[in-house]
Amino acid sequence: MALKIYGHPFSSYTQKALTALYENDTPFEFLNLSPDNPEVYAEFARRWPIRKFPLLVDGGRQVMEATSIIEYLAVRHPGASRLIPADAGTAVDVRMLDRFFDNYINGPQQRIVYNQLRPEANRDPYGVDEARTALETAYAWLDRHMTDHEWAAGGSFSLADCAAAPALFYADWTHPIGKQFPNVHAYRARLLQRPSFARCVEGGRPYRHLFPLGAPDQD
Ligand SMILES: N[C@@H](CCC(=O)N[C@@H](CS)C(=O)NCC(=O)O)C(=O)O
Repeated sequence: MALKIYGHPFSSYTQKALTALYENDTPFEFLNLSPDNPEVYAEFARRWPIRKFPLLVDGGRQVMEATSIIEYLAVRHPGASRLIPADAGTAVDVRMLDRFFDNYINGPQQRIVYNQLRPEANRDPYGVDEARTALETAYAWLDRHMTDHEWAAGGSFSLADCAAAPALFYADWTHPIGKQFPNVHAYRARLLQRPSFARCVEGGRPYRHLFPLGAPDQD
């Protein structure tokens, strides 16, 4: 039975999981949570009332959270690209960087985007300022970290890079990465050239009109 992924092609966390699937050419069925498919959304919401995607279904097993999906794929559907390093100590670094990209890049960038989707009267400029400051701090840390890294951790493309790719892709749209962070720019460019993530960018391209801050004319 084929693996099923519920998600949306424009969603950063869906792209994180898709990058892992594409890395290993893992076959799967994509269930698009677009408003055109209300029955797909209803089944997704029944399966996972928290309603955050992606969600993986493998026969009788379901896995929530993009990181856990990638961990599950590494255990149950491994491929040539080892996204979780075999060495336990190196895997700690990979998981630590995965947390960095989710919590300190994608977290604040999502706060800014979701704020923009609110009715104007309910927006939170103070929260947006905090998120922008948090992104500046995270960019500065990452720029130093990437001075001697090609990939985020462990020496090869990993779970952490699956997290980094969509996080930095959208973060630069939401709160542009300054020229003072050349290592972050170079890393983002490497991620965009990685075939697995480039495929995600193409998959999301038809939906750019959905970006509430206005998708910039780049990438
Ligand atoms: N912690 C979750 C976050 C997933 C997430 O935020 N997904 C967004 C799309 S990128 C979502 O489900 N948004 C729909 C909503 O919040 O209603 C994960 O790592 O998978």
